[in-house]
Amino acid sequence: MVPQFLARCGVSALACAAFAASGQNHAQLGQAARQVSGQVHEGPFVATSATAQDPGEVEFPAYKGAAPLRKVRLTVRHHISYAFKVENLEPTQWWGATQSYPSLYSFPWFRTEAGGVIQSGMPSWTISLCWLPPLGPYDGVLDYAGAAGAQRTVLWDMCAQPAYWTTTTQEIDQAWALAPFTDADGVVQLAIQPMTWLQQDIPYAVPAEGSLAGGVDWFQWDVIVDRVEYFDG
Ligand SMILES: [Ca+2]
Repeated sequence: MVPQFLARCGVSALACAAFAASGQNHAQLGQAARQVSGQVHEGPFVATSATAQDPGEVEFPAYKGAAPLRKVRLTVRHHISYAFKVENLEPTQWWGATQSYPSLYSFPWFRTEAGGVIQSGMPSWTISLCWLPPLGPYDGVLDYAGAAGAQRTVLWDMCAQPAYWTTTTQEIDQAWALAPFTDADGVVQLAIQPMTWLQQDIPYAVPAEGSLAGGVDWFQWDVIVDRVEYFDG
C-alpha cells in the first residue's frame, strides 16, 4: 500500500496524511469483512486529480469466480477542489437583492473501459456562491476583477464539504453494470470523469442568460476506492 500511496497521491500533504491514516483503519476493518464476504479487495485504489479534461483512472482486481457475479459493493471516499471566475455584465449590482446566487455544479461519471457509464456512488455537489460579495455594476473591462468581477481557487471547501473526505457506498446489481467487474484480464479500470459548470439559476448555465460572464476553470475530484466487495449466489 505504501509504495502505491507514494507514487500516486499527489494532491497535498494534508490529503496524503489523511489518506495514509485512514488506510490503516481500513486494513483493520478488512479483516472482519473478509470473514463474511466471498471476495473482498482492500484499497486504497486511488484516482487523484480527476477533472473533465483529464479523467482520473482507478484500477482494482476483477471478480474471479465460478458462480455468476450478483452484486458489487464499493466503498468510496472523495473530496473536491475548484476554481472559477465571474464578472457582472449588467449596469446594476448583480445578485443579493433581486437575483438568485450563481452556483457551481459538478457530478462524476464512472466510465468503463468499454466506454459505457455506470452509476456513481459519489454525490454531486451544488455550491452556492452566496458567500461571495455581490458583484458591482460592470466596469467595462472583462477581466474578472475589479468591483464587478471575482476569481477564486478553493482547495478545500469547508462549507460545502466540512470533512475532508466524504465516504459513500454504492451497490451495483444490474447485469449490464456488473459486466465491467468481470473483465477477463483480471483488472477493472474505471475513469472518473466529472461534468462541471457554473449556473446562474437552475437549470440555466451561465453565460446563457447573458448577464454574468465566467465559468468553472477547474473542478477536481480526488477519489479513493477503499474496498471492493463481490457477491455471488
Ligand atoms: Ca472587470
